[in-house]
Amino acid sequence: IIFMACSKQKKERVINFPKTDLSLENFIPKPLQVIPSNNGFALDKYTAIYTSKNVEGFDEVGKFLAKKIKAKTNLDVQVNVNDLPSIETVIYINQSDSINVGGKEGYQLHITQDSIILNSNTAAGSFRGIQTLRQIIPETSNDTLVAGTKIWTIPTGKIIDNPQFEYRGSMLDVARHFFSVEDVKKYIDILAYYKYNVLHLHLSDDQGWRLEIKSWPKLTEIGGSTEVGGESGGFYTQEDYTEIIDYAAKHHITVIPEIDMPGHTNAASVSYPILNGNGRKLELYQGTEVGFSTFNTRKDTVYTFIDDVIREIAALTPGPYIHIGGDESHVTKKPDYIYFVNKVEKIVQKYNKRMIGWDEVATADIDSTSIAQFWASKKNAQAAVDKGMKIIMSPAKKAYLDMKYDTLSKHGLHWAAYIPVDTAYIWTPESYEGIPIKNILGLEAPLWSETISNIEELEYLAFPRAIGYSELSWTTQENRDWENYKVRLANQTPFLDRMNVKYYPSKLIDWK
Ligand code: TNX
Repeated sequence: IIFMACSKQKKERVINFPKTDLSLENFIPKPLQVIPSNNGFALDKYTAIYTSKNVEGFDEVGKFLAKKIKAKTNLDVQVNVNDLPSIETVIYINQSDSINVGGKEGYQLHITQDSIILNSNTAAGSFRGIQTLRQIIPETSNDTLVAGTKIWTIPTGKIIDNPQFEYRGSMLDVARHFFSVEDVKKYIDILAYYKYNVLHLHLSDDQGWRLEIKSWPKLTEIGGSTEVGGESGGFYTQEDYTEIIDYAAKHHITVIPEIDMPGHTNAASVSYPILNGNGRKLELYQGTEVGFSTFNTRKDTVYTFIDDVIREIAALTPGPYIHIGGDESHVTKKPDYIYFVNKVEKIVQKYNKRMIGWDEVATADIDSTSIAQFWASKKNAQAAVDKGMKIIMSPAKKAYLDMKYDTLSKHGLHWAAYIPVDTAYIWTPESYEGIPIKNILGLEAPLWSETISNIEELEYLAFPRAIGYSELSWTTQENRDWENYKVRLANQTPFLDRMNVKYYPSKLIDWK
C-alpha cells in the first residue's frame, strides 16, 4: 500500500541538460523550419510511445520507431502499452486533421522536456517525421545526467516540415545485373531513412527479364537465365515481387515496375521469337550495347502479350504507375514507335494505371495524364510540357547514379558526365533546362547496373550521391547550400557504418 501511494505521488524528474541547439543537427534532407528551444528530452528506459489507434498505419509507425530505437540504443521502448507506472517521457504519434501540415507527407514535431508530439495528417507523414526523429537521437548516451540511467538527449524545439516534390525516387536496374530481394530491401532501408517515397524497378532489358509472368513462363525461364558478363542472372517470382512491394509499403515507398519496350527487349524476344521485330535471329545477350532490339509493333500477338504482362503486373502492384520504358528504340521506325506507345498507353490505362515512360514517349500522341521521365532530351521534355504532362527529373548529366565520380572510379560509366558528389548536389531541378516547376512531379536518381553486380558495388555508386538527391527533392532551393550540406553529409557515417553501407569515401567530404 505504501509503495502504491509513493508511485502515485511520483515527483517530477528534473534533469539539467547542457544547452542544445536543434538547428545544428545533421538532418538530411533539411527540414523546412527548425526552431530550437535549447533544452533536452530524455530518451531512456522510462520513455514510451503512444500513437493514434483508430487510424490505420499509426501503430505500425510507432513500432517501426521502437525497432529503430532498439537498434541504435538497445532501449526497449514500449508502444501503446497503457498503465506503465515508471514512464517519465512520452513520444506521441498523432493523426490530426486540424493542423495544416502541408499535404500528405507533411508533419510537425514538438519536442519539449517531457514529450515529443509528432502531428501529421497521414501515416505517411508520421513515417517521414520519425525519420527526422531518428536523425536526432544521438549515437551515444550521456551517463552522468542522472546517476545510474543512460540518457540519450534529444534537443528540444519545433520542426515544421513538408516535401517540395511529391515524387522522390530512385531506380534500380535489376535487368543488366540481377539483385536479390535482400539487396533490394537493404536499399529500401536506406532510401526510407532519407525520406524517399518511390522505388522504380527496371525489370526487363536486352540482357534479362526479371519478373515471373504466369501466362508467359519462358520470359523468366529463358530470358531470366543470364545477365551482363555471362553470369547466371535470376528473377523474382511473383511472391518475391510481392515481398518487395510489401516491404516498401511498410516504409511508405511506392514501387514502380518498368517493362522496357519496344526497344531493350532482346530477352523477351529470345524467350518468344514471335515478338521480335528486328528481323534477325536472336540469342541471349550479355554485352552492354543498347538500341538493337525491338518488338514487332504491327503484330496483334505483341499486344496480346503486353496486355497479359500489364494485367498480371497491375494486379500485383498497388501503386498508381506502370513504367513502359520507351527509350532508345533505335531500330523501331518512327511511325511504328508512335503507334506502339499510343497502343500501350491504352493498355496501361485499361488496368487503371498511369503510364510513365522515358522522355522519348512524349513524341507519341499520349495523354496529359501520362508522365515523361526526362533523362536526355530537352526537346522531348519540352514536347511533354506542351502536352501538359508531368515530368520526372532524371537528367543523366546530374542525376545518374551510374556515372563515375571521376576518372579513378572503380565502377560506373561516363557517357553523360563524371558526377562528383558536389556536382550531384549543386544544381536546380526546379528550373533545369527551362522546364517549368509546375510540370515537375519530382526527382528520380536511376542506378543502371551494367558495371555493378553486387550490393557493395551498388552502394559504391549510390552512396553518398543518393543522399544528396533526397535533399534536392525534399528541400526547397532557398534551404539548400553545399557548404552546409557537406558537413551534414560527413556526419552520416555513424548511420552508414551501422547499416554496413560501403559508400564511396569522396575526398570532397571531411568524413567524421
Ligand atoms: C541509357 S537512360 C539508358 C540505359 C543505360 C544507361 C547507362 C535510358 C533511358 N537508357 O539503357 O543503362 O544509359 O547509363
